[in-house]
Amino acid sequence: MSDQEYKDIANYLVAAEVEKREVVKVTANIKPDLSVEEAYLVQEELVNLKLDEGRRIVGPKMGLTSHAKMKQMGIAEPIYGYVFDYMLIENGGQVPLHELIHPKVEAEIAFVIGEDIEGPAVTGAQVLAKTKYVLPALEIIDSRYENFNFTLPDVIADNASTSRVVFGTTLKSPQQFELDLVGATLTINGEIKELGAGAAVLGHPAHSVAMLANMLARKGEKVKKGDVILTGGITSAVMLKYGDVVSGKFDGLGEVTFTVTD
Ligand code: 0L1
Ligand code: MG
Repeated sequence: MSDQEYKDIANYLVAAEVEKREVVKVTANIKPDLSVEEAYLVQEELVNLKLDEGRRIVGPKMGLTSHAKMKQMGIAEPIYGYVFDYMLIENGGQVPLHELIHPKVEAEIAFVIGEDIEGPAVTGAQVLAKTKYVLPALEIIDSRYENFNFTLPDVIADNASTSRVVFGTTLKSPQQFELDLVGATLTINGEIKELGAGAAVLGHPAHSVAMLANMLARKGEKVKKGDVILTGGITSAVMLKYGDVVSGKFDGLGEVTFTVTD
């Protein structure tokens, strides 16, 4: 693929996000044989477009981290994307539907990185030693594709469906917890819709950050001090609608809430 082709696909996806409209997946007709490697190069163009607009990266995120999701997609490793500053919603804040396409929410544990972590061969124990804090989060994913219908390269190119994030306000040391055993519930309008434990994320959320560091190492990059990293859904993602009051409760880590407005 030429540099221009990568840029054209990135622009196609950014336009869909900005104009809040679904588009046909890239592999449907623009580039049917888009590979995973090419998809990450499209994602890189998309990230650069946002950086050129003055947006700031909060940190990378991991997606498709549950064994169930990986099996469903027929993949052996998760994917990553990037969270930007304009995607942040304060805890207890509002998520306006008119800014989004067809959002879904999932409960996640986030890591605040205290020291650079450079792969390959990073382990979960090394990640925990270099993590300053952990905190609860609700991620709002909003695939730019019609009906969330995509192949693996499509979703990688689309920045792993990243759209909005609500971080909790309490920072805890990772040493205080067995993060694989931390339970989380996702409640909407007072009804528990989904629940799970940290182990749903590759056995332990620290494994997710280790895998991210090892994946980034393939292109000479690393997890950086100061990155705030979403490790992947503990729960399945639930579709949002106007008026929803959403709460994620995480054992020992606290609660994260938001309301869906029009
Ligand atoms: O954060 C995630 O796990 C999202 C990955 C993309 C899959 C989706 O949009 O459902
Ligand atoms: Mg996620």
